[in-house]
This record gives sequence, structure tokens and C-alpha cells, in this order.
Amino acid sequence: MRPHHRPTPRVTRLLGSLLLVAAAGTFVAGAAPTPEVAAEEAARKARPLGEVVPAPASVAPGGSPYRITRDTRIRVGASQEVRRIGEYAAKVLRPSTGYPLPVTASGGQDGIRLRLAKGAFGAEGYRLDSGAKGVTITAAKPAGLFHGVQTLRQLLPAAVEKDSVQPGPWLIAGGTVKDSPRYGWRGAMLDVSRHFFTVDQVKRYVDQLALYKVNKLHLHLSDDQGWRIAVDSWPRLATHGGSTQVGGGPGGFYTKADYKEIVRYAASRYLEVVPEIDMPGHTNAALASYAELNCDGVAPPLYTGTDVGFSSLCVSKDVTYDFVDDVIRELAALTPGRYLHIGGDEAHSTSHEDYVTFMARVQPVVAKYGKTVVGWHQLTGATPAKGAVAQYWGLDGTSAEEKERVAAAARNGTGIVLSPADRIYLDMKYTADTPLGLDWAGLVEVERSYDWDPGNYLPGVPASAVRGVEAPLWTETITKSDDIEYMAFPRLAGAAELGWSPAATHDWDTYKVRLAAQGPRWEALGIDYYRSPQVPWPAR
Ligand code: NGO
Repeated sequence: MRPHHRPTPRVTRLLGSLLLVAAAGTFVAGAAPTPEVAAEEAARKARPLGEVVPAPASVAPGGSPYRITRDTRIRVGASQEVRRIGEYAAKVLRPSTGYPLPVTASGGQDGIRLRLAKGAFGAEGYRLDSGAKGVTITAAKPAGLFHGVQTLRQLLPAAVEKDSVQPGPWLIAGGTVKDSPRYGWRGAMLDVSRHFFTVDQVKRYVDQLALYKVNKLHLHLSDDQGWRIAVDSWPRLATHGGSTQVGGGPGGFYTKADYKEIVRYAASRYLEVVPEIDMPGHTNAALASYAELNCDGVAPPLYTGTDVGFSSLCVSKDVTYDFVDDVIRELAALTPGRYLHIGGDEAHSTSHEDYVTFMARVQPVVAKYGKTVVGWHQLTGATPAKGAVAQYWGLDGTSAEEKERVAAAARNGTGIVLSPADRIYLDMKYTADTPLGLDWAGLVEVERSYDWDPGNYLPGVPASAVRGVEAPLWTETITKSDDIEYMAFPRLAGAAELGWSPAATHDWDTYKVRLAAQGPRWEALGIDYYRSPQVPWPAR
């Protein structure tokens, strides 16, 4: 930073009277700072332009900051969708600034401007220009503007996230951020089967995901312990199969209206919902609801424990495929997103031959209803459909043979989403003392969770096959929003950064400093988080 300009003392009237020079080289009391000095002072108070998670692709600081004031307008142009993003930004900024921040279509160069324009931004990229007159976010698509607004939020002081009026000043450092994601798949999965989470709880998580530019919400809608989505043609799936959860609580399910509301809300934050119906294993809730789905025709009781691998749909029965067709048809009709996840993990009670048969019959059903198949990476043990995506959830200790099976599929055109369990399973304990979570994949502290490269993580997988990164949160031990947050934060931010930021920005020592600055933000937002000793959090 340049040294301060020193104002020339204005020795005018009464020589020798009230000149209060505190020390040589400091300001003269009572003298108005020159505009230059004021600008530099302000620039020093603004948060550094690059101190954002995920790290932007490029940051060029410089010039005066923009200061949001009582007169600031949010200029959105004529597009209704951009107006909606402007209203979203206003809703974030109004309570803490106390300013009216009207959202207006009227033109002008000042204020906070959201502009759609042609340019090499990609589907989700944006550019943010900040200077004394205003902040302009430019993107080719609304999603880019929305992500730019998340950057804008983080450039303001953490107190901007509070819901009561705060002192400010509300400065955004001067300069230019040019940003676009490394990967198109930046996901978070929530298991709503082991414990059920209400629509409002899911929305709360969606809002938190949006802060970090996550763009996929994968919902694990069925498992042994609960079926969570209404299916009109098989109503007992939800009413009986959804009637409990791990530990025996009341469970619950989403009506079609509930699910549509989640989809709508997620879309308003530029997240695409990826629904999962796990098959052929992890199906006790379905098997308990309809006796005919069982090979022996006997419905098992509902299950509220946490074992895995004991249930299977009956691969040899025709009714199984009627069931699968109905479920996929109804779910596809509710889902505007491109993907439908069919699980396929831990089918330990299905023979290999049956597994291959089942996947060969079910994948075309997904295509028939216009969706792309996603499966856990065990799908690569069958023949993945053309264009399918395999979600890898192995760990360092996974056998070379299993890794090679995934790599071979990737070389053959299967897309890969990386969810290594010993890195970004958000349900793994941080340390042996973590009160929640599991430890079958090991203990996963914040540095371990962040410090790997999706681009060369799995040997033999071409970098071009990697679609991105997804952080799953399984909920055997998770029962409320505070639990979700404690396990997700701070690791979710790291997973989001791995998915968004260029590999060249990857560096734990600088990341941990940017991450530390998120702590006060989470506090302002009421997000419970794990204060890892690896991160230099500011003192509270
Ligand atoms: C595994 C298993 C899930 C568990 C989870 C717990 C996958 C893909 N299948 O991940 O059923 O809930 O571990 O960490």
C-alpha cells in the first residue's frame, strides 16, 4: 500500500493559535482530509478484494472502494429474473445496513448494478467491478449474477449478515474480480432418509450452500429406514415406509407439493435438485410397505437401526420393474433437473449377476423419462448407461482394483463426481472427540478435507471425465439443523472451493486465512460450526 499523503496544514487565520499537531507527519485536527486521503483511508478499511471463499479465478485490486449508503440503489434493468436476484441481494443487505436499497429498472452508472451482457463468462461466471461510483456485476446468465452477489456479500464486513442494524461502514474494495467455476458439478447431498428433515430445514441448508456457489442439491430420498417422497401409484411407500427413522422417531415424507417447493426454492438459489432413490439395496422401507416386492412375498418390519447391506429388491420379479417404472416416472415428472440418481451402493444382498441384470433394466427407464443416470460408483461394476455419472465415495484404502474399475468406466465415457469418504463425507467426525458423526472412513479434520486435487485424485481417470465434487451428509447421527451445520461447516466451504476455484489457487496456508474470515459470518448468520484448531479464527 502507498504511504499516506500528508495534508498541508492550512495555516490561515490566527497564526499560532489552535494548531494541534499531534506529531510530525500526522493529520492536523480539524482539517478536512483531501479526497485522496479519504479514499485511501476507506480503501484500508475495506476487506481485501480476494478474501472470498471459494477463491475467485482472478482478482485485480485497485482504485477506490465503493461505499453503500442510504442513497444506494440496486439497478437491475428490465429482466424479471435479474430483478429477483436484485431483490434477493436487497433482502440480505437491508436489515444490517438499515438502508432502503430500492431495486430499480432505471438506468445509471452508480449503485449496485446487475447486468446481463454477452461475454466469455460461461453459464455461471461473472465479473465484478468496484469503484467509487458503484459496483457492477456482469454475467451472461442470471446464475452468474447470483454467484457474483455471493462474492459481493463476502466483500462486505461479516456484520452485513446480521438481521439488525449495524454501524458499517459498508465498503467494497476497489478493483475487478473475474470468476467462473472449474467444474459444473458442485454438490451437496443431504440424507433425509435416516433422519427426516422438513422443507424449512432443507431450505435453510440451501441458503447456506448458495453462499459458497454450490449448484447441486442431491437428496437421498429413500433408504432402509425411510421412504421420503409421495408416490401416487404406490402410496404406502410414503405413508408406511416414511413413518419412522433411525432411532424410531416419527419420520415423515414430502408430499409432491413439498418436493416441488424444495425444487423451486433451490432453483431460486441456482441449485439443481438431484433426487435419489437408492436401489436395489437400501430398500427396506419399500419392501416393508409392499409385500409383493419381496422374493418371498413377505413384508419385513420397518427398520430403525443403522446397519447397511441387508435389503434387496427382488430382481427376478416383474412387479419390481413396474414399481421402478412408476417411481421413476413420477419422480422425473416432479424434477426439472437433468439427473436422477439410482443409488446402487452396498447391494450386499444382491448377487453380482442380479445386480448387473437389475442395472441393465433400470437405467433405460431413467432415460425413457428424459433423465441422465447417476449412481454411486458401484454402478461401474455393472455397465453404466451412455452418459451416466458415477459418484465415487471410496477412500485412500479402497483397493486398486476397485479404483481401476471406476477409472476404466471414466475412460469409457462415464462422468465422475468425486465424494471421497475420507475427505468430504461431512458425516465423518473431525476428531475422536466430535460428538456427532461416524468414523468408518477415518477422522477428517479441515485441512485433510481440503487438501487434495479433484483433477488428479483417482489414478487413470482422465481429467476431462471429472464433472466435479460433491459433499454428502449422511444422517445416522444427525437430527437437527444445528447438527447439519456443525458437521458441514467448515468442511463444506472447502468442498465448494475444490469444485469452484482454479487448481492454481489451491493452497492450504492462504485458504485457512480466507476460511477463518468466514467464522464471524457464520456467527452473524446463526450457523453453528466447528472451530477447528487448524484454522486461525479471529477471537470472539
Ligand atoms: C456409505 C453408505 C451409506 C452410509 C454412509 C455413512 C454410501 C454411498 N453408502 O456411503 O448408506 O449412510 O456410508 O457414512
